[in-house]
Amino acid sequence: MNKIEHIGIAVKDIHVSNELFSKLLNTTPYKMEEVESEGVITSFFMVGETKIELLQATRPDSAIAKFIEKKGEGIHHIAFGVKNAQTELERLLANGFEMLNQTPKQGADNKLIAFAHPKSTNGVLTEICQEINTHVL
Ligand code: CMX
Repeated sequence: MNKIEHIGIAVKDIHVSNELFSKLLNTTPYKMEEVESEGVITSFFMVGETKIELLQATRPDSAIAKFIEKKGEGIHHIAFGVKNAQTELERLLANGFEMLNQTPKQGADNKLIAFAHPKSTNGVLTEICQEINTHVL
């Protein structure tokens, strides 16, 4: 793992929270993106080399809707940047972590992602993410 790529924060209303975080961080979101497969709409702020990802649920069975119902708004996950998500996923599995994905999947912000269950990581939902290289050489 090479850096904290982003911190995901579950919010009820992404437009209200975009305003709030714009004031807090003194910068505006550089993108908003809906990830249909995850049932979320996201926005991203750049803070130095790390991003803040706000997540709002788009349907009641989304992980974000369930999280907010149980715990309220707040930090939902920490994502670590990795060079190769498949290799890192295998390393985590070999070390006994409970992975929620058997292979990396497409996530927001042009990433291949996989999650470790918070029960196996001291209560912190942990994501690994690999930048998808879109440059064709
Ligand atoms: N952080 C810490 N603990 C969490 C959590 C989170 N984000 N989400 C759930 N939990 C806890 C619950 O509070 C519960 O704890 P208790 O048993 O002590 O009450 C436990 O985990 C529940 O686990 P579960 O029954 O296995 O599963 P849930 O239906 O609550 O789902 C999880 C939890 C992590 C398996 C599910 O949210 C998941 O698969 N997440 C990965 C995908 C995801 O989060 N997508 C949204 C983000 C996508 C993006 O970044 O683009």
